[in-house]
Amino acid sequence: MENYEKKWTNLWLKYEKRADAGNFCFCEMVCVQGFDEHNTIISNALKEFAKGIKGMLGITPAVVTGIPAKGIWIAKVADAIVPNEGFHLKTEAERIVMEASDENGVLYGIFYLLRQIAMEKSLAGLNIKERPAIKNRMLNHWDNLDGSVERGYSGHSFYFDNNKILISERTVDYARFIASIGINGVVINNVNVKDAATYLITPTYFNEVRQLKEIFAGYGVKLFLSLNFAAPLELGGPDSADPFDEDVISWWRGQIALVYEALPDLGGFLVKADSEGRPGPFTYGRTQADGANMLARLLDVHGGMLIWRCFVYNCTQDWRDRKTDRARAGYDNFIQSDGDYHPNVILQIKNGPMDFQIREPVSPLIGGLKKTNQMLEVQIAQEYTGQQIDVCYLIPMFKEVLDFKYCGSSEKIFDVIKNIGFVAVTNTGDDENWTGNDLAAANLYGFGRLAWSVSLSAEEIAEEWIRQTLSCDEEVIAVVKKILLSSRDTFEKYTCPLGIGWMVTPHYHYGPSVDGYEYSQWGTYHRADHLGIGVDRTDKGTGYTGQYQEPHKSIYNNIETCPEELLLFFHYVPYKYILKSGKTLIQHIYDTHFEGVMEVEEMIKAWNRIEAKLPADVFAVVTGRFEQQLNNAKEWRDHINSYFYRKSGIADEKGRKFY
Ligand code: GCW
Repeated sequence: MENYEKKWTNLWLKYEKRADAGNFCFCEMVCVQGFDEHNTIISNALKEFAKGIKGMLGITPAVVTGIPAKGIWIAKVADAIVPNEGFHLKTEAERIVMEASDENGVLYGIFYLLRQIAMEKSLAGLNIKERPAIKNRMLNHWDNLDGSVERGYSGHSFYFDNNKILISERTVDYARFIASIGINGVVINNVNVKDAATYLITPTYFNEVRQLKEIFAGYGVKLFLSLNFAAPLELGGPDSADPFDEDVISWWRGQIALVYEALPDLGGFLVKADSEGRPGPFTYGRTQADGANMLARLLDVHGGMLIWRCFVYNCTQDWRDRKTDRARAGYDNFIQSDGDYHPNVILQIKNGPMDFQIREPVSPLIGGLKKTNQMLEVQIAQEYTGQQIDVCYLIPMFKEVLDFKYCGSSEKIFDVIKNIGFVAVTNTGDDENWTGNDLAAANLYGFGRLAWSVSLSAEEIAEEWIRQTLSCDEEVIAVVKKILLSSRDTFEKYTCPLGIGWMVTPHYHYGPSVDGYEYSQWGTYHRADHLGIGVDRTDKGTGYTGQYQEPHKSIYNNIETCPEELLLFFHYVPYKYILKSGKTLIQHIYDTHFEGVMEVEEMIKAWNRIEAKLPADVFAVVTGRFEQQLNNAKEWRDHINSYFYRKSGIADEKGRKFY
């Protein structure tokens, strides 16, 4: 393992001294029965327990063979009793009995206990049964082999540098962190697979990928690779990537066999095809299903999964064309092949139809597909939501998506994906604190916890994270919780109004540029003129509302019933339109933009009040980010308000300053 020059923090696994809460007795001994102690996951779990207990309670648990009267007794049971990955915990006097049917369950059970101790909660009287709510709980890294991270806001990659794979103690710590929140799959490289990354499926990188794979496997995490659909052309294979071409198929067959010989148990591949310049089956007049199935059949032989992204749209649109609608693209490109996908294909679908904006409706493709494996993709890298400068706790948004009753019955998006998967484009890099802004780590933590335990509230998750990472002090908990829980609404208030999205600096996606994408090729328009703003996506406009099932089709189609937070996403609305609050649309835009800035000022005041109770390094970093956030919020306020004042000529009722 290489030495890693940079320092890194321990995120929520700090294992600092904790008030005992009567937990000593349970931690003095640990006995494992029915599992092989030398199994890597089991031995990692025991190591973790020892490390955590030493740090938090100052004792070293003895590993014993007999069932301890005081301590933890880990016992293997059948999966009919405790499902795989799950655990049962029961306190019996001074002993905790942990039952699990597989090693992952033990690991998660240990992390559960460590979390309780870190939160200063008592282990007395435990009687709990946990199992993951969602089957595949994954992270996608958009890391490039040269060490850059696409849409990365926390330094460079800790996997790659200068076309080499990095393996160090930092990698091991990363595997511990993500296992502690229940993540069981990672894709290590960017979905835009170019240059050296195409060679990850060749012997050039097999040794290092194998080492990474094994580190992760030791923490119950499967490793996946993003694949270049045009690999045959780039790696000296046939001069085509046509999924119906026999030479292409046999090239892939050979290559995939080579990969699995070197990397047995590789989870599989993730593919972004026919999108934003990436090659794909459309080039050869084939469907997305044709492309996915060709690879999936070959992978199936080795037990691999093929994850295929649905982010396929025309990125060379003409802004003058008001009929073509980027929001329609996912559904239009995939719905007709519903049921045609090979069983080991999973379609990975972004939460909204556009691209990770602060407010979007839920994609009609999820749950619109009836006979296809679907996995929900969200982005905790804050590309459009403040880039880990501005605080924006996204768990409330993710919960809204999971809870969305897409077809009117009680069936939710969660029900569609629970047996398949939930994936986040992750927000980590090689910054000392991993996520740029320390508060952004709440999104990483929260994503994992939510995927594990979907019934946890955004507030409960925030509190867990604060207690483990910052402090168990009640004032700190209250202040930081309030900051996190209000942050998404605040961000939305000072940025783009009522679901319209975009209005960001092109390419960088931070800071305001109202018309930055208005006359471009990307299909991301707000259509503001002197009378109103918004995109008509109704049956009289682009027809996008027709992709929804009832009741949403009708609800969204009608301006009177459309949820106001999405009004401009679905409708072109005059500035003088009266909202439910009694305010005109334009006054709402002005008011929310002033409020957004004021709320950031409030957050900063509250944060400053708890300085003495916070770790000094965290206080300093977050304070610096808050200063930038306040500037950003003011920029947005003044751009948006001045822009719409100039467009509409309508004065602010409160006579505030515009430019
Ligand atoms: O939001 C867009 C990003 C691209 C990204 C793409 C995708 C990896 O701006 O940087 O490419 O989404 O999701 O594929």
